Amino acid sequence: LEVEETYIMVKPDGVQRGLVGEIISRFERKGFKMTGLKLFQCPKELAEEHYKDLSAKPFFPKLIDYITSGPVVCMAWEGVGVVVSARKLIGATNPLQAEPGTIRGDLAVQTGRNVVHGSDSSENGKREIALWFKEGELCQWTPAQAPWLQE
Ligand code: DAT
Ligand code: MG
Repeated sequence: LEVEETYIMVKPDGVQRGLVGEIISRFERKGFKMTGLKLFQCPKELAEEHYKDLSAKPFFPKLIDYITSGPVVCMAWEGVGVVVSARKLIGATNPLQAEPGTIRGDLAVQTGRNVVHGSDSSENGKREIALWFKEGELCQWTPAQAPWLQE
């Protein structure tokens, strides 16, 4: 397994519902490293680019309205196997099918309000971080706990 990067985003419903700290904690407690974090009001063009693979779906206009309806919290996270692991922490797209213990399983009830995004591949992790963050907004650092997480 390799060190990878993933783009995690608290969607507008997560921000409005006061779940930002709770959601960040899930990744922080797991032991991944945060390399980027900002509160951001997303322009329509960026939302459309982020979700471009879904542009033919009937729900696409509603998805774009939702993502641009209020501030989001943009995050970059790094770690060995972080892409797949973060998707597991997040849970299934439909929160009613997401397992208890996952973010969506614990905190949401509807696909259209599923509180959080996570990249679905290492390539998309890189693509999405480059899309949502400018150069200079990411930090390379070594957490003090690093030697206690990996032998
Ligand atoms: P995920 O966010 O789990 O990666 P996805 O990439 O397939 O899921 O879809 C992106 C978002 O689009 C998803 O979080 C919520 C919305 N969405 C997906 N399928 C939907 C559907 N059938 N109806 C309404 N919204 C949907
Ligand atoms: Mg997806």
